[in-house]
Amino acid sequence: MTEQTAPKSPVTTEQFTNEIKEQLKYAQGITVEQATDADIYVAASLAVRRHLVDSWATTQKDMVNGSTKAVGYLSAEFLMGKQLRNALLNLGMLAEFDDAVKALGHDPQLVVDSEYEPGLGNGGLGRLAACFIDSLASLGVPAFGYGIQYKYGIFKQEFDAEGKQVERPDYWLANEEPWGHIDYNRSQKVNFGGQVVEEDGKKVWKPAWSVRAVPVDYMVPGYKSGRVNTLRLWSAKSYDEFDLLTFNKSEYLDAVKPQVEAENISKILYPEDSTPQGKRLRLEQQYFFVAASIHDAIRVFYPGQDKPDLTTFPNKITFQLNDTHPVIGIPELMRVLIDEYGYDWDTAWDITTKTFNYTCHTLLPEALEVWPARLIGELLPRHLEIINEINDHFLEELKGLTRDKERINRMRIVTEGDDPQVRMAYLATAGGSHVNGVAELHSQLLKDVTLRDFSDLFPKKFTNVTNGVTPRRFIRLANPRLSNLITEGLGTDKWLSDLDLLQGLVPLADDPEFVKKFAEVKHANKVAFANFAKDRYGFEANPDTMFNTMVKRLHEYKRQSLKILALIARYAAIKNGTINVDDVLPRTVFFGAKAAPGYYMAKLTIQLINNVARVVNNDPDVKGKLAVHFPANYNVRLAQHLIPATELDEQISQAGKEASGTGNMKFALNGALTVGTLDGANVEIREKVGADNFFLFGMTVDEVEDLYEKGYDPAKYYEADPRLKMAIDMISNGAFSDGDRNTYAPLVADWLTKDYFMTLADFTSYADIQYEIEDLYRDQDAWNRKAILNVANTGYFSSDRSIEDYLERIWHTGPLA
Ligand code: B1H
Repeated sequence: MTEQTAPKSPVTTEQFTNEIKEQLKYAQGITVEQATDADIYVAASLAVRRHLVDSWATTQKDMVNGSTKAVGYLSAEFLMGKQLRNALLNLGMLAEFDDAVKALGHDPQLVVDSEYEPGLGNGGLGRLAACFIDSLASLGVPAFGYGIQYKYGIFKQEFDAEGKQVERPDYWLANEEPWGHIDYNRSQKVNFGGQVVEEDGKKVWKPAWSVRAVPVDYMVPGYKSGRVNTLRLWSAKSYDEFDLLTFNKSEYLDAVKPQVEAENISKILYPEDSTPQGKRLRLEQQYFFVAASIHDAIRVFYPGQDKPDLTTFPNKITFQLNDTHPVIGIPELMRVLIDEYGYDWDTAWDITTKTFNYTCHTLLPEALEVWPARLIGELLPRHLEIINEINDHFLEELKGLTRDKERINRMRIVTEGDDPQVRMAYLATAGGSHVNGVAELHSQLLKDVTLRDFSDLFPKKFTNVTNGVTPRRFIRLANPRLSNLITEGLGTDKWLSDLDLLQGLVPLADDPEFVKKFAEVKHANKVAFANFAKDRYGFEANPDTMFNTMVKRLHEYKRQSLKILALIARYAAIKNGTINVDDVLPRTVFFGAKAAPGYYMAKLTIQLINNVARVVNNDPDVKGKLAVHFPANYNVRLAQHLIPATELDEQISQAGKEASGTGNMKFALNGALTVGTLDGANVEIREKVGADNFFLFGMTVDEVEDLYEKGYDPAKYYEADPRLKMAIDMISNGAFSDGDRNTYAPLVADWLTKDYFMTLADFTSYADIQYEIEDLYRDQDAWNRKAILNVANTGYFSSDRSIEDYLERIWHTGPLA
């Protein structure tokens, strides 16, 4: 008998059918006969929402009236993915939904597919925020996600006839969006520009224009906790009483312009992952959502109070800064406390530093945001004053801690010179209680390298919280077959809220019956993905080949080029007979990746992958042995389909560059083996699953450092490995550009002369480990055994565990009583 602890549906199929009909009739004015799949989707979503409302209201009430500190997760990105099935899972209504929709004459899958995926994030950082608010709700911790309801999410990727990436606007709000609840009565005014003047010895900010921040609330249901938290995304609206602040002599149109432009603030998500653009509009976005959120928290926790005692603020809510994007919140809270509520500097600083904590997600220097003081001064003159004052106080404090003047100078929050810059990571480190990295290795490198001076002087501030992913979306919803097998194997479904229970599968890796069932699940997932791919993208994938996947943003440090070079080398070896065709293990390689629209090398790499796919897939010499597919527009939905079907996952970044990675966790939990470097969370995954069950290759962080120091000459590696030389020569000679030798010249030139991320240096060990991978794959039982051990030993990477670590190490709060 298996123990079923999943939530029980609050309705019967019949009741839910009637509820859908009611929504159709009264909310949409549509008859059942007229209803399309999209209409049913809206009706069902509205009906589902009604089942969450009571828990949502009690959660808020208990939060405000109780004494449990809440968490405010401040993030410029929440990459939520589709909502309907997640809500159904949490309510225990998956089966009732399917049956009700069928009773109404529709296909449940098509209804679910009608939901347009909200793409309000770039990649791992945004998806992490979404997993975290899921886990907070599931653990019953009172929390707000605070962010921006961008009108346009991450661009839709298409490929043109030459295989180049084309970006299309993602107008996700073009159709009815049933999940967001817009609340005009709880809007906040956010000011910009103008001057600071002195009145009665007090600093007074006279802003030039203002924007209305209107909250759009999304319910965040917990799994089995009975709690429903809030994701509050701010949308910018203009005030029609346009310029009453400063409209005196100036031209009418000039005075109106800022108000007309106000709504631009929440119009578009910046599509850069890892390399922020220092654009004015981006700073406006950051201040917009952070200022609105801080005022909102004061409104929520001190209802109806004119003169609240804000010294208690850090007991009401703790704000987590998701990277540097919301760090302007630190001077904003200072300003609110001092200018609006009259606290002195020291009291305000005490409250502020107790309220904020900062998560760093990168090691790339170019990803650490730095804003020109001049720009901050133009948009937020009072904040610039406060930042300068924080800097002064901080330098004073440092003088008490060290005599090393150079060190003190290196730690300046505001740099010196004609064009001073504000280093947001430093401001966050100085202005919060804790700083954490997102994997053990990353946190160590933060302490040793990126924030070394800070960790030397404030060692207690630094901690680690390794990332995690939600098992509800990425196992249960994405992979129902595996979920059922896990539940059968463990005799309970409790693992969905206690992922360490997966450990119980370890002995089953030696049970031939279980191994067989696991193999059947994986194969069924491959068949399902092949059908989905045929239907959605029009390509044929053979489920009887190894499914090998590399999906993530396109970035040089992630080294998609290493994968494509090895693939070309393999292709060449088959063609020229270096390897016997009969010895080749048939493989299908899947890529998924968006490149930032302005990132030239990344876009060229996309073009190369598409053209390698075109050539390889049309070459009869390798037919049945090697195929390459690059479905466009990789997103959460595609991840949910592809990850469960994957057998070999690629995590091949240069050591010391990927802060954590979260795809690596999703793949291991779904029974893929990883080929990877010792980077980010790969290190911990390998520790958990065991070195025998992980394909490790490539240089370590120390070896990378040594090689930089010695002087790195990529051409040497090109000459040394004939496979690599062959691959690069084929590209140079136009094998993937119809004979044109210029198309990929910039890539080739970079590899041979710079190759900053040392793709060539790691090529040989990467190409060599493929033999080991293929030998193991030929022994399907041995492979599946290792795959099961990956599932069994990666329960640690649940985002529930991450949140528990945050609660214990940083937030010092817990579930609502
Ligand atoms: C990560 C970003 C990021 N790190 C700037 N940094 C952005 C930086 O819009 N911007 O300007 C957007 C995103 N994203 C990723 O965070 C890391 O590269 C991953 O290794 C990590 O797993 C993920 C979550 O911690």
